[in-house]
Amino acid sequence: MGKREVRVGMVGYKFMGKAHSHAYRDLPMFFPQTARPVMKLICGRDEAGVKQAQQQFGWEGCVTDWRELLRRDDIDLIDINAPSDAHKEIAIAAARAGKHLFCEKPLALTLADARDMLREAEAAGVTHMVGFNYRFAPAVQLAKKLIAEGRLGRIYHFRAWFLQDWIVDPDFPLVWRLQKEVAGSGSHGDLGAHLIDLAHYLVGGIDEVIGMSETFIKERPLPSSMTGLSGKGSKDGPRGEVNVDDATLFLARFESGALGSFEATRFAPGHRCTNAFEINGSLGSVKFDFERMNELQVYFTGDADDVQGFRRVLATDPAHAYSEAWWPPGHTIGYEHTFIHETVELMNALQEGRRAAPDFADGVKCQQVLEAVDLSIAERRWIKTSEV
Ligand code: 4PW
Repeated sequence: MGKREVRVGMVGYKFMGKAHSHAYRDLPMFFPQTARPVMKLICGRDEAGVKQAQQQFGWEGCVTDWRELLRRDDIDLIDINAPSDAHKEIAIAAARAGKHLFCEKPLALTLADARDMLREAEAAGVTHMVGFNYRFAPAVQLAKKLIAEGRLGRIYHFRAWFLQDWIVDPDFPLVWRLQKEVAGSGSHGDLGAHLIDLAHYLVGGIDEVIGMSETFIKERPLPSSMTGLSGKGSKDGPRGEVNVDDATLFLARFESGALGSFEATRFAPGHRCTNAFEINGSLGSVKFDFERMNELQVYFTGDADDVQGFRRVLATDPAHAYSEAWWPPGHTIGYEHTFIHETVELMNALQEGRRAAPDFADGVKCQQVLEAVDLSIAERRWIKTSEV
């Protein structure tokens, strides 16, 4: 057994920084048996911004240089949720300093960088985890259980789509998520990465892929500050080139022989966060849509003739993962709970001295598919994931 407390130093304080901070705060109240995260230090480059976040989120202190976190012997875990270009350097230095690692997705800008991070984390013998939070919706866990127990039979199809619309306005600014040097890619690594991880988790390894992508709006106003999903550009100010994909679609053949289709786009008006999949097997199907994240639509071929059809299962009963810790059945949970559940997994892994799931190896596997799709787009052909 490891320690009952895990002292955290966190790099990043915006969207994901808030989601992670909230998870650290709420966890002890609802999961008292789990090791308790202690919110030691939060780090950000802007002194006033990080100070404000420290007070608002409830951290003990704040710093502007992440190296400070590695020097402290009262910090066990480094949580990296700064923009993607910062992941590799911080993760490798933290591993070498003997700190456990929790890193947001996509793990790195490239597959080579992700592999370096995995190798260093393994060599240091620290626990590592990557933030694929959607795995932790109880309805997704139910889909996983039905598949693992063979209740959907042989899996034929996985089709998934992650649709957003926050950059449809051509005057939306060129925020960091639209800059290849900082984000690695656009919708592909930001949204497609989640779909790929769900595919790996639910169906298994991907053998080969072929993709297509487009950047619909090629120039955007330069942002006035480091903003994320929100931001304001000026129509008349200077503009810069968008060098990431606005949408990426691909087909896949799984190692099991199942067929997959994937669509990631930020150009689907009306879709704010439609992260959805459907899986068809020989004995039934399941359907999930994150905007109705408490529900799993389930169909079994074996149902009596007169009640054939999809049923809506509300995954809030004690039979469903994590649900007993929350509210009475039918009292639903939300986005933030996926982060609390992933933190429970990380705390349990640290306490039990075992690997966390998903870990950096899963991050690498995901990055391998992202890169195989990019190569297939560049070369206009099917690519085996083993080629990259
Ligand atoms: O979960 C998604 C992220 O991975 C969020 O909806 C936004 O899109 C923020 O980054 C990606």
